[in-house]
Amino acid sequence: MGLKRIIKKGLGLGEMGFTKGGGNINWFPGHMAAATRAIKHRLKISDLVIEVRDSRIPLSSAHPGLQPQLSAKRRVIALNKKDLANPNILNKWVRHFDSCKQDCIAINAHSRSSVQKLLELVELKLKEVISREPTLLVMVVGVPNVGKSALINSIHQIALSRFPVQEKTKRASVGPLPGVTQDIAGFKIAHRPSIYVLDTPGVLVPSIPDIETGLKLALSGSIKDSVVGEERIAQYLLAVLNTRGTPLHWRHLNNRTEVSQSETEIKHEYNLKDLRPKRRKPPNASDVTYIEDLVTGVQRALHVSLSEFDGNVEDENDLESVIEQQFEVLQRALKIPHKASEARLMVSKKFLTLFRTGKLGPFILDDVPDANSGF
Ligand SMILES: Nc1nc2c(ncn2[C@@H]2O[C@H](COP(=O)(O)OP(=O)(O)O)[C@@H](O)[C@H]2O)c(=O)[nH]1
Ligand SMILES: [Mg+2]
Repeated sequence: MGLKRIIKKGLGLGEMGFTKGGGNINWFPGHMAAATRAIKHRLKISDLVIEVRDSRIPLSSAHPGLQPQLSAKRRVIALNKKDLANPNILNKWVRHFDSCKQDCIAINAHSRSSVQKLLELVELKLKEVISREPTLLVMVVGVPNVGKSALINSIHQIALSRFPVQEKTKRASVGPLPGVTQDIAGFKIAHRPSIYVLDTPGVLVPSIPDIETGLKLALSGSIKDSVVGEERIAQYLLAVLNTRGTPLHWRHLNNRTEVSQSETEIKHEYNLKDLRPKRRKPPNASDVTYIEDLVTGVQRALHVSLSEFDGNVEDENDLESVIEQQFEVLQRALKIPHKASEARLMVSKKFLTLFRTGKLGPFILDDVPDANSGF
């Protein structure tokens, strides 16, 4: 398949230091290895783990190295950022986890009602098994940027509204193991038994068994752009869009994307401000129009370039050449000055921002596995 080959050929990621056996990466900082040891320890004393994953990459955002420990635990997988994922495919993913007898729920960490549903599931899972323990601990883990902090913040808000006397600074002094006194801070979310959610998430080292997983993690923001390079990530995104034929569906678009109420509440790391021309004024209606026009322009340009292309996107050379053309039409659509010395990098950055903020539509990059192939 063209996509697979272009990933290997055109987008070789030598700097990422993949080893032949896969999985072993040499670029991650030593503190992350130490953090992994600390997580394993906290996992031991937790009664349930919420493994946060990115809904756009339900599989690639897992941490294969820690799966044995995680699956041995009472675990709920929270597929976060569901607002950025294609809802139909996300349903299939949820059904896939169900069929593997793995508890799973799609959430938006910024939405209180969504996080409340997750907590209901957590309480159900804990109470059906343990009702005599006085104190139960819940831990949140996940690779970078999947929304662990956002989730813990929402849990904190919910905890405060359920148990208002809870002081911010109060430590949940829990010593779940005899002889172990630990200063673990948590938010109380339930009583009888008392359930605490630890206030510090476990950050798992993103694990990169193959190049495409690395690109997906980079595209979703779990690996810093500088590790892979914006241009490569943008090339990969174009390769995915073209092989799926996505731009062909962008023909009948009307100019205005509807912005739902919940979408406007969402804060993005990849700030849409970056797309606008520099100015001091706060965003206003004309800024919104500016971005919508930009999106329409980008989608039109990609639609035209792909539908007029007479090559075969399954062929790696053809795919590369349509991507090269698209970089050029994108430069115009994104209003990047012709002579900008770093035009390609600017095109890549802006294009990635549009994708990451959901402006190009919802996506899921991982394919739902066949039944019985695990997770
Ligand atoms: N669209 C969307 N963005 C989210 C969601 N949850 C978190 N984010 C954003 O994702 C980025 C990373 O979130 P953060 O909580 O810092 O991730 P962490 O590294 O796992 O702690 C931030 O810009 C968040 O605002 C979500 O459900 N939907
Ligand atoms: Mg965080």
